[in-house]
Amino acid sequence: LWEKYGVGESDDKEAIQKSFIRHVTTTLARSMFNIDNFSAYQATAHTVRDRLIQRWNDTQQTHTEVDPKRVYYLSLEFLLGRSLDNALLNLGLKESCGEGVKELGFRMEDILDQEVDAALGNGGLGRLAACYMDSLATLDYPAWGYGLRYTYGIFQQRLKDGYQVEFPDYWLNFDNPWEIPRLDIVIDVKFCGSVSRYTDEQERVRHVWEGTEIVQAIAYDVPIPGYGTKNCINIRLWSSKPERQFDLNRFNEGQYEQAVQEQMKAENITAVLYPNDNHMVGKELRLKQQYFWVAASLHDIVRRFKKSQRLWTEFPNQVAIQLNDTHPTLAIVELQRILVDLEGLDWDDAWGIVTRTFAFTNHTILPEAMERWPVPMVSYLLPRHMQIIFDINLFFLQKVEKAYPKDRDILAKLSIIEESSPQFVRMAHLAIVGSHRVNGVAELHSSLIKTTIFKDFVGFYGDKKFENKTNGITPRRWLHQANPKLSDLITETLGNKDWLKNLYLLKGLEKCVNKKDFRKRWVDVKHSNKARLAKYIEKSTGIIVNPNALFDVQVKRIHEYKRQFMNILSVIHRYNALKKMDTKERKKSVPRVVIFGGKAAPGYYIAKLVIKLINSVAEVVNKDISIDDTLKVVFIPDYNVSVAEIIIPASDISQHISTAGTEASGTSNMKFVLNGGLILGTVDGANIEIHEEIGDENIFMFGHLADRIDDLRHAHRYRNVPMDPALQAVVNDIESGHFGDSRIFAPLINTLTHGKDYYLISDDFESYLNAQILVDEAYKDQEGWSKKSILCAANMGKFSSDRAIKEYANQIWNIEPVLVETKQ
Ligand code: 26W
Repeated sequence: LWEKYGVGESDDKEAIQKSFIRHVTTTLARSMFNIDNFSAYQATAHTVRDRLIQRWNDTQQTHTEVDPKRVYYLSLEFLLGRSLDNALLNLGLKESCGEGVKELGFRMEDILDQEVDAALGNGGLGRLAACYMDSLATLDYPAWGYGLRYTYGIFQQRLKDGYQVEFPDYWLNFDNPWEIPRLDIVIDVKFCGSVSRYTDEQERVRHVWEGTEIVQAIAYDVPIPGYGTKNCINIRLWSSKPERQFDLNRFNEGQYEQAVQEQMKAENITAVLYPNDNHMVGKELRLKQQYFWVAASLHDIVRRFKKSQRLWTEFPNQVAIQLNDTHPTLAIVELQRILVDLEGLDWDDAWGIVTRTFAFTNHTILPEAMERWPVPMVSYLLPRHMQIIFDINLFFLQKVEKAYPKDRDILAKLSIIEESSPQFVRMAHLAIVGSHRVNGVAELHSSLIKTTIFKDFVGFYGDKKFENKTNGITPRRWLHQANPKLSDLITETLGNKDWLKNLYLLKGLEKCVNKKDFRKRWVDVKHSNKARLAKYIEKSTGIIVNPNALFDVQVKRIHEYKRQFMNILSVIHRYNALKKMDTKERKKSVPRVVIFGGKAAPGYYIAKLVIKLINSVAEVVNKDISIDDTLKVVFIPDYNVSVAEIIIPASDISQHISTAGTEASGTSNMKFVLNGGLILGTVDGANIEIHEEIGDENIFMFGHLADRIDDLRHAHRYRNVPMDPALQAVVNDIESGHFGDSRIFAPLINTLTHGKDYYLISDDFESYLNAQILVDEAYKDQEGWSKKSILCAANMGKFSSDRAIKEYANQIWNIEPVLVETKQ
């Protein structure tokens, strides 16, 4: 059919140009003689979209025919960033499309720059979901993502007087070519109401949830193309709509505002992404988001399963559901409800199916990030679910009691319900009890969850249920796309592009480390990336930096545990040292540009003060001509995926300096090293495994180890430990007003004093400064540094998200790749 009617789109330059012109004239209703870069972007995007959709159709059709076991990745966040360049590269259209638009008078670079980021995530967890979707598609797995289509993504950050100010991210302002609205896929989601009981013909007690409010979920599909394969998977994002347009009675009575109120209430549910990273805020609307998303997704999954008319016992052989942190934990309860209340299965049979279906990933052990919901709130919004949670807990605790007949404390420790007033539902406990597998995201983190937060569960279940899946990143976006020059050099050196699908092949670069010519080309690429970043810095901040200086980068969400505060304190230390030097001495020192970026949660006062301090220090340092340009400090505003793509390839060294045991994994550490950047880091998260892969000589590690943290905190609380003297000098400097009104910073300084310093900045400060000295020394030896840089990238094979996804697929999901055929 496709051939007969000529619907199939081909990929050569002429076909692309034809599509482009057709979209300009019909889709955009414009003339080819009168289009700007934005219209050119839209036309290019639609041209690519047509081809994406072809693959998407082929993929879904193949999957329907083969009907394999599928994995569903439930994530409240997908931090995709831009899609055009990624789609061009993954589909192999970059060249034909680039030449095509060039002949029509456009520069691909300008076109790509028109796209707004899809920023439906906060940070690590959301970006991980995006990398995992890329790998699932590339490795030909039958996978779907499920999430929410927020009208507003993560806020945009601007700076005013050095303070963060937030602006709404209305990313759907123009049409979004990367989604397919499925206005026909509408699912009713219920809230509130009450539960009644009756006894059925077989004398079984049954429950009906009735009198509910209904909100509708509308599906929007986002195609995710694999690299070098026809497989194109789907992320289904739900958008909320009221069941009825508005209240006709009120409308007729002339109460127009009240008439649309219900509509507005329903649309609120998917209006905005909560901007808290690693911090639980118990807002009712957030709980509504979680249930709305989970209910719509499960309804969809169950509907798809039912099409094949298999027995319910087959469900876990056809469906694997991965819970990205505890945010989708209600899915466990919802599936149990569907099976028991709607499908009439016995409780135990249903529960067996549920637990064989779900697996749960934990991403943090910070106590303030643990999700707990008040029982009264859950009872009000989801009365039947609350009953089911109590029943799950009852049956679970009965087993616990059998296993520990003499231990009463264990029940309170393991209980899904926290017996406080009011009671709380502990979502992590529910997720563990309802899953067959629980994993952490790096070796240290996975062992810490077994010995700390989930220790008692390991005692009960044994440790087979708990495992590690070290995070990974996609080399397609984070090297091939973000660093095209390095990608070309690697491809030329290794002789082909196979490394993009098998990152272990980078090992082949090792033998080039002693070739002077190769090293020069490697260094030239880094230099040109630094020049590109310098331009961006000037454009976004007005600050001029020297691309020959050492670029020292810390970009990530601003959080006390990540210790950006320690970094800026060490910058003050460096500044004071530089000021004390005479000109000759200073000439010998390594010039540095210290680059920060990252958003603070809008309600996180201390994190916002850290941003202010960085900017206040930058203000003083950058205009001080007495230090001869040996130090510059930059805060790049509005850090996001697209900005990361410019920053990461340009770093000489990046900092991952969390207090040991607090950063579950980190993933940007992997991105920097893959791009030939060195790491200055603590013995935490994936830093440890990166160290293992690249060796002692190629990484700068410092600080106390995780097993010392409890003791050190104890000492701060109960013994009067004096502050590290170098740190004290820096604190005095801030308090003297050197960086503006010191009263502003008092609450920040206070976190270090009065028996606190919870993140142990004082304890690590000396070894941090020593590590900084080693960095400077190493950078003076440019040849040595270039060798380290090459060896770093060469040994990053393990950190491809392809490796991580294969481990999940083989060890948790039990799914196989399905080769997609072109359907015509
Ligand atoms: C309920 C509030 C809330 C919101 C988001 C709590 C926790 C989160 C996320 C789980 C925080 C997060 O993104 N964690 C990061 O996950 C990354 C991917 O595994 C890890 O690399 C980071 O170390 C971890 O901080």
